[in-house]
Amino acid sequence: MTGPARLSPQTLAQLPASVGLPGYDRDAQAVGIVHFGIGAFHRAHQAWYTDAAMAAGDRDWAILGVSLRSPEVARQMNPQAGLYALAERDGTAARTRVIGAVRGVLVAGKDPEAVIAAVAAPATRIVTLTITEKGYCRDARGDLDLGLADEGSVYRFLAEGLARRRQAGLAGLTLLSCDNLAANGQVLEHLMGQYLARHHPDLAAWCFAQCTFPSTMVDRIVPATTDADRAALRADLAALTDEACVVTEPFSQWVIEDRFAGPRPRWDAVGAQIVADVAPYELAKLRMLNGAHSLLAYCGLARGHTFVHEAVADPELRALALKLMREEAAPTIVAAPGQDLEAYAEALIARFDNRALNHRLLQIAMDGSQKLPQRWLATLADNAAHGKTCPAILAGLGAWIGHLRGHNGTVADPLADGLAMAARSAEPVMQLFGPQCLLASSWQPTRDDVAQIVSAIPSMPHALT
Ligand code: CS2
Repeated sequence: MTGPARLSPQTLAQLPASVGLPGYDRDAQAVGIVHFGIGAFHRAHQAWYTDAAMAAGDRDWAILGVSLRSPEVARQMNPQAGLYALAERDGTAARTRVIGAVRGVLVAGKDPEAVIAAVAAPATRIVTLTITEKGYCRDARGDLDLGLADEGSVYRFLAEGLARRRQAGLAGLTLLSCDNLAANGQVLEHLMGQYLARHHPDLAAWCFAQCTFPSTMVDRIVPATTDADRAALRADLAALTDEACVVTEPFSQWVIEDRFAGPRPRWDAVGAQIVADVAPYELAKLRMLNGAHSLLAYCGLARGHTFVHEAVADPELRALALKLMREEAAPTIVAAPGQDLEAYAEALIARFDNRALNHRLLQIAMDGSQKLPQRWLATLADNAAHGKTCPAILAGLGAWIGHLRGHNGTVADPLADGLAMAARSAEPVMQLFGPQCLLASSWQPTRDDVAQIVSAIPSMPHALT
């Protein structure tokens, strides 16, 4: 039995005129970018910019996606030859466009040789990464955890691909981290250096002379696609099924440090900013947007909300999120010329208010141990250095401890077991943030901080069992 027709090159002609199509000959494009971690975020962000650059005339920047673990995205995208619809939604805008930049998806665990060959291919010039914070395999000090950085990690594929490039006399690559880490380029460079020192010491000098690791700030709110999204989009797509579709907001921002090892798409001609110093953008985004997101997630779940737009419509949480952004995070950021942090906070609240996106608080609550150091703890440390405390973030930490105690169901976090034990101890704050803490941070709580966090731990049935 054949199922409903899928979106594919053969069915594109059936789409109504309201759906935008790739404006270039897809088959004529060589793969110029290998992307690790081809989830919904990449499809709504870097692939969207690259598609726009090719529609504007750039050539040979097709993207080969790599899934490091799950075969799911390959199952969704390969039968569609990499095509998918990107739907932008808010109260007023509803635009849908088919993105053609992705050539296909490899599953690293199934086909490691093809992944290494793609990194080593002469036409490949850039490797981009959205492997999430935990994909970097860092320990609590921010160094590479050599146990975690195994055969299945991104480092192995980069190192073996680069070794072949050197052997073949090819140029190095631009290795572009697009994850929500502060100084993500430097972090990748540092960790790559530690991996090479252990596994390929002879390659390190060539790699650092030939490759660059620019830092980037990436921003677009992209909820995980649900079956309901897929069903709703079929109506726009002439009843074609699109397993790989993504729903996002109209807003998008990409700020990239101008440090490429070789050619790049003209992403700046289609809205990206190429700048000398990414740090002010990156810090504002991590500490304000992502910081407020995590606050809304843990405090919102504690108050019975499900989605971001519900949490931010709760007047107490809205005030708390604004307090975090304006009074706690913004004073720690030296704004770039033209960057207005007050206007940024207002614009972020308006984006969180988007009721056309069902952005689950539980999605944001995942992996807190990997996210909170750059979202909250760095802000706390900077304020503490000036003798200032951060009541909004401390309330968030209290709600996070409640989350770790199981108040919102199973905790999705690579350190879940250790965190749950610490959170259930008599002194959870010291266990989590004290000298033997589980998280990398220069923040040390004072007695007042501890008291505030403890008072914010929601007193619910599962507390302290
Ligand atoms: C969110 C981010 O899931 C999360 O933790 O805070 O994915 C956020 O939506 C993006 O960084 C927005 O650019």
